[in-house]
Amino acid sequence: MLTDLQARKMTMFFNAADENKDGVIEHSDYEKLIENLANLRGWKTGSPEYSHLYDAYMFMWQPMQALKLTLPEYLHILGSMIDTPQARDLNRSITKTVFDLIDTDGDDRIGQAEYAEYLAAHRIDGAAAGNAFKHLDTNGDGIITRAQFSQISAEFYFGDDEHAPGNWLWGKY
Ligand SMILES: [Ca+2]
Ligand SMILES: [Ca+2]
Repeated sequence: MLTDLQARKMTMFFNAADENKDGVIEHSDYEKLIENLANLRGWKTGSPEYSHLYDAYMFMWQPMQALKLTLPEYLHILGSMIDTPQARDLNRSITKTVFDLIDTDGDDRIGQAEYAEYLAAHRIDGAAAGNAFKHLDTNGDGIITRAQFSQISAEFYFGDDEHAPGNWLWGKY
């Protein structure tokens, strides 16, 4: 069972993944997210970067595969699996994938511009991304390390603390 806060956060994630905002998460949403990010980065279809991006999103799509997943169904599924060892394992591997996806320049840190670009692909605007980054970057050094990102992700997807910085992962809170 999700708490109210967890349900709110999972709804934010759902809306970020539902690219065409029709209330249903489908394979086509993930394909559009790939296209958005590739366009922002100037990556051509068929390039190695594009293929890598495609594989990363399809890896994240796998656990969502129940076709035409609506928000109530999604929250119901999450409520039954949140904080199980399986969910934690899945979160760890997806978090690694997402970190690599956001860290475009490969310096093993996420900068504000990289974060904003990733959110832009999910149709979250730059102002929201900038504001969220300030919350996520708790020590204010302008970067998010891999360890910090793991903590942010765990706070967002599992936590129930309304003051946790990780609540800002998807741009607003
Ligand atoms: Ca959709
Ligand atoms: Ca980077």
